[in-house]
Amino acid sequence: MPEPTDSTDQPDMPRPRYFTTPIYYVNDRPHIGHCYTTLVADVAARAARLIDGPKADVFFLTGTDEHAEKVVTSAAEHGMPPIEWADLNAQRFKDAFAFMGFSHDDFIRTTEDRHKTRAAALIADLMDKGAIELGDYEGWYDPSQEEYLTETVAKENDFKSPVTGRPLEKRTEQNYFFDLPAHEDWLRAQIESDAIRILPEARKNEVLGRIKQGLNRVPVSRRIKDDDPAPEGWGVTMPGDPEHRVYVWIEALCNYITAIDTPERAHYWPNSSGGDPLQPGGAGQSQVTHFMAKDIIWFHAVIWPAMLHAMGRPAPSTVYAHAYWIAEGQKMSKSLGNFIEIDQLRAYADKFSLDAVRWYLMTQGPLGATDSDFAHSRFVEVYNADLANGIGNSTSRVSNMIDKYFGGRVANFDPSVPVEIETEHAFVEVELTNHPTHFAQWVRESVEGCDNCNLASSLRLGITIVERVDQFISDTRPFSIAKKREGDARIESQLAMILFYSAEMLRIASLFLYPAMPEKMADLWRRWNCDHLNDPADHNSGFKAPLAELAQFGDGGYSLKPGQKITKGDALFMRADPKEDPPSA
Ligand code: ME8
Repeated sequence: MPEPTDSTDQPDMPRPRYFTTPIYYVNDRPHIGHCYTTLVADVAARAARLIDGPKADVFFLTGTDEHAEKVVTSAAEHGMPPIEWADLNAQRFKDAFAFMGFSHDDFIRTTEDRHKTRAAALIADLMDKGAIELGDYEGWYDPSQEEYLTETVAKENDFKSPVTGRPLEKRTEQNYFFDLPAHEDWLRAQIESDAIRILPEARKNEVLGRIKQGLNRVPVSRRIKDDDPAPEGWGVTMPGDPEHRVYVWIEALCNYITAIDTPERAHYWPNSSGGDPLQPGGAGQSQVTHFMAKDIIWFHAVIWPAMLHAMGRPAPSTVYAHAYWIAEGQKMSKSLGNFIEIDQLRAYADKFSLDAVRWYLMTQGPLGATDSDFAHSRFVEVYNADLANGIGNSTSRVSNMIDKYFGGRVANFDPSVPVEIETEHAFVEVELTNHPTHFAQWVRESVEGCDNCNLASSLRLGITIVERVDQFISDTRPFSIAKKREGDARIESQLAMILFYSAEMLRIASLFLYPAMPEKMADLWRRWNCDHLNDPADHNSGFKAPLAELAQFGDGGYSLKPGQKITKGDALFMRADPKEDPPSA
């Protein structure tokens, strides 16, 4: 791997951040679960680019895992060679991710040469270091998940797969093994001290509990059978032993390194020299966050860090495992045929907008430790409350008043004239004098939320601000003051100030909402002539300043300015009728 560039030499540079999703099996087409994890990573990546501004150094990777046995089996069922079936499904994933508006920097497929050659080199490195050896193995194999389980876990689950409930198989193999038990103490120390942060907290405790039950050697290879269903050259052969193929999980985990093994990208993996890269904030090194669901946390929080440790490389900083989308209380599965399909998400996006779908998934989804049901009635409720009656209505209302009372331009006001509203005098004074502290605090909360992957609460800050604006408007009643302003400069100035204050609050709210709703917020910025993006027509064009600067209230930098044109237009989100049937795919 090339030497990473040392970002510690440039103290004003934000630290590099690397976000990954699992690479998904291409035995079938994608569904809501795959889109969800990738959306979570997209929101995290967009939030990081916004927080860090034009110097942001973010890399967001997703992709597909193609050498699994189940890909070969399902290809045969469809009468296709595995690579054709993989090509077709990988394309379906790419199309789904394009539809969802994801901003990944790369999409890796494990059948690509760049992955296969580098994965083989990583395995060879582990062999050279004595971390992988040949041995006999007898164990409980879960064919539906392609993994071996310990005797204890197999027993606990009545010799059925803890994930799919299908029967386990007793298998004996001569394999190469990775010596996982050698890393037990190190792993426990890293996880307990949060050097490797496992989030949410409940997942950390589960992982530590399972480590305490004892670690087994991990099979790294499979002997290639004479009647092997996979074609020749499928997968990665064991370095130095062409009779064995690298076990799909071990090979797949390597993608997080193989994708960034170029001189420009190498710094996205923290290097092992200089500072303590395992400590948050240590040595300005890259922060690596792996996102996934709880089904595959063991591989990411235990096996993968141990492999890296054996290679002498730093471990990922954060392993975030969310819960599941379920349908009527049951896990979605192929056998139950109860997946929320991409076409269904498309139907929702056609009716309510893509950003509304992203918003619903992000704020109502299983980001924490609890599973979530996709429910149409809840979708409409949240859509109306947060979007149509929330940010949508508030921005229309304020644009319309600016249009009506000030010809569609932010009006000048005399800041020395206090806003004196008869009914709510005290509230207004407090709000107007305290706003700079509020915004600095919200920016801090948002940054903290993103660091802890509390993305839903960071996004909700945007709605909290919208609610404050609504309250402020109903307290100050600009529509009534407007009736009395004729020939009264003092009232005129108050009206201008109330509308400036409301619009400026909404501008800042839109920044917090942006990571989930990039298109709608970029649309608002175009209408309001806000110059947050380098190219206002392209919501992917990068921010002109870090969030803390963009979110400065009324400072004349990126804030709204007197004379700025505010174009009123169609509502950002049309109200939905809860009595209407769900959109059908
Ligand atoms: O495990 N709810 O691939 P996979 C939420 N190739 N997320 C879900 C979900 C649901 N109901 N169903 C799936 C693999 N997911 C391996 C990974 S990584 C080196 C190799 C998401 O296609 C979630 O992210 O089975 C879960 O972890 C992943 O899809 C499993 O994808």
